[in-house]
Amino acid sequence: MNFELSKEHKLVVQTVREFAQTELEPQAAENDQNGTFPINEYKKMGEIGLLGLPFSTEYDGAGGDYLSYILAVEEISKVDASVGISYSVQTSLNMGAINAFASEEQKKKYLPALCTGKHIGSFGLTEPGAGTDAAGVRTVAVKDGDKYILNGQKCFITNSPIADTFVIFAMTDRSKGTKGLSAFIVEKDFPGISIGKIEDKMGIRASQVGEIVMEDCIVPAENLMGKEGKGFGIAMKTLDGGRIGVAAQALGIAEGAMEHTIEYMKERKQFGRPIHKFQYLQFRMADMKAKIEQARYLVYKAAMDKNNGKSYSESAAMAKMVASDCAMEVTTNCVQMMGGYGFIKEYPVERMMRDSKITQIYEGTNEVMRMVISGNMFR
Ligand code: COS
Repeated sequence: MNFELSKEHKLVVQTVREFAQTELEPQAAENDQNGTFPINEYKKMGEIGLLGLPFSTEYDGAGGDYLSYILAVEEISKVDASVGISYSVQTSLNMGAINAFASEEQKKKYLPALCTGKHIGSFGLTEPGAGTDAAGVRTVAVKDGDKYILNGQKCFITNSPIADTFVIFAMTDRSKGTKGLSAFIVEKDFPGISIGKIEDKMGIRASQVGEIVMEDCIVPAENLMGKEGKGFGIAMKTLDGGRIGVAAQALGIAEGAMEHTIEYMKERKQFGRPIHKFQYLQFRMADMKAKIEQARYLVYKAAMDKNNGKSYSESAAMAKMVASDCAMEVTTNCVQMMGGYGFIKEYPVERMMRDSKITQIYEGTNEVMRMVISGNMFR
């Protein structure tokens, strides 16, 4: 067992940290305030190989491993969790599904533009009536010769307002329940697809999240991904990988908030001394550090399970559950320890506290994570 990152992994961390601090951090607060997404900087992440980090060079990826990519999500999320989730949704969910389940032809057609940031990717599973109950999808796909006609609506879809390429889940046979769901690759210019309401959110306000509306949307039959009826398995397996991304995002948020709080505690004086000299605050910081380390090991372990071709459904669920709870607790503590300064927008910890909340909810609530973990225990 080796708890040290390799030289290559350390280089990824250093490179992404520099990128995040110079390109993303200076505008993170303003983008949060205005709900605007730093699309040029995001596309640069494709140009420097981050979006395609874990994919083969054959598809213009960087040929790295899953841990490298997870470290990159963590570093980005330390300064801007909105970019962190856009990145995770594109790489883990959209490209993750295409890379694992699409045909060679589909991969060659779609992955290079996504890896290099020319195209933005999105993943459409959730619907107004199908959140935790992912099999409750009502969007239908009806085969008509050499095409499918899709009708339905997706909601809360990250990246949808800015995406070029969607992975969309639709029922090809509703009578079969989970076995009637199928996955399609849908381009934004296919007839009949449009973006509905764009959400105004509590946190991760810079990420673009909206509805997808499909009205007689025409999708070539060759854009079916895998076989008809295999969509539920594709969605679940892909979400397992996505949950490691969300866990890394949460870990990054917690670390970012702790770093800012340490700096503040060195500067801020009360009763004639810097507040880090007070034992109660020191102990709170020690507890937070230990919780972050605990989350880190679970996140890296889940990434390594995926790297090593082991089953990672349970380790991903544990990583997401622990890291997201850690982010919520740490950021709430950081706001409290910084007092009034934690509550105002001059310091980023209030944003980080708002950003944390969603990590306990999306890509499977932490209650679903408990279902996955306990389901494995009693199988
Ligand atoms: N990987 C591969 N296959 C999986 C899987 C996984 N992680 N989880 C379930 N499956 C398969 C099962 O093996 C089963 O296949 P068979 O019917 O061939 O045996 C099938 O899917 C149905 O499994 P199960 O009965 O466990 O599904 P449920 O409907 O009970 O769903 C939960 C279980 C709640 C865990 C699932 O619906 C879930 O994860 N929901 C949350 C969805 C989510 O994350 N939504 C947010 C999306 S944000 S993009």
